Amino acid sequence: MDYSSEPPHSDRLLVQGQYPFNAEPPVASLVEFSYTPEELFYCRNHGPVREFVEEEYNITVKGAVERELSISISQLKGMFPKARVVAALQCAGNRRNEMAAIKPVHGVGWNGGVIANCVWGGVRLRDVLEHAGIRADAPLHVCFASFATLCQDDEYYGASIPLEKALRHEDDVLLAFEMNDEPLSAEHGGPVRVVVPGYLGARWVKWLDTVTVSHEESLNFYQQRDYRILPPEIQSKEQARPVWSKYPSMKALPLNSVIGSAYKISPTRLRAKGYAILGECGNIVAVEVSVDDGTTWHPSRITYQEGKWSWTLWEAEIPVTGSSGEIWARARDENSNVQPKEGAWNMRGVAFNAISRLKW
Ligand SMILES: Nc1nc2c(c(=O)[nH]1)N[C@H]1C(S)=C(S)[C@@H](COP(=O)(O)O)O[C@H]1N2
Ligand SMILES: [Mo]
Repeated sequence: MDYSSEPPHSDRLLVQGQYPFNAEPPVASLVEFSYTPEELFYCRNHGPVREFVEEEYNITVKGAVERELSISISQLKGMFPKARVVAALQCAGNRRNEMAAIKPVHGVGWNGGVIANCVWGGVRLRDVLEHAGIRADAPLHVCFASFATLCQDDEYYGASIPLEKALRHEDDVLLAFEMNDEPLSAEHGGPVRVVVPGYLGARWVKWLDTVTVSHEESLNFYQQRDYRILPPEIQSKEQARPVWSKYPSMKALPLNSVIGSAYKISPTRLRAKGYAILGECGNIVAVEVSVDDGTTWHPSRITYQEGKWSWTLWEAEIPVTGSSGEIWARARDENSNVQPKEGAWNMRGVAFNAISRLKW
């Protein structure tokens, strides 16, 4: 047997669907980088990717504002201070295949690779909204829309976040035009996308063209009906239709961790690497691993963490006997929450966060 000091590596995305284009990297490769390089960045689309000419692109800001704005990209860059934020973007369907193994779900089959960690560059949404002036009749939401691109379930792609989140300086909500210090590519929403640190990817609207300050959440399909955790007794779209509105639209995703690779580095030692990601609040303080089905847990070494919104990378070396088996990992946050042993099933297969397992 070979004992390698390197994990298996591939920079090819696994294509889960061609039209629309949906693809994810192997997690073993993903966790080799703190900042996800473009070629390992997952693509999640509800419609075709479209390229725009930056010089002809405008964003409209309207709704419950004192002044409606129409801003070009060069005005956006010139009028507001530049902001840079490190934040992980994660699709609500991350690890869906594991949930589907419990019972089939509706949605694109994803492994654990629909996550990316990047430096996002742009301007603060809060600065733009302050420039437009929020009206005194106390609106509660900011809706984002991309009317310029088509999508599967509605006439445009849209989402919303609470106005409070958008206005809180420390929440770092951006209108981003850079990813890892490069201009944002068309695949990832260029010229401009929303960055909502701590929220599921569905709210990070790509090819953003309209911002509406509103008294209600976005009326778009993906805000009103999709991206909700339904109770387990709802098993079909027919059963879901009359009850969608009873369940809240998703914001944060749960505390999670995924093992990317586990490989022998000597006859008696196993090395494992992976990522962890915070839930609603509280950063990751530990990731523990087990090679005896959860009887004994070993601490891992945290190798990367940056600011409030990044993912956490970790690495562990554990003594092992025998030549095959399974390794488990669980993350713990500063409020002592840990991942559950079993993940709860829901029809859309979202927010799966059971203890992660990998055969080695
Ligand atoms: N306009 C638009 N924005 C969108 C989407 C989309 O289909 N259209 N998909 C959303 C979802 S579900 C996710 S997870 C992220 C994926 O971003 P990425 O393709 O850059 O990885 O974008 C979000 N923003
Ligand atoms: Mo997503």
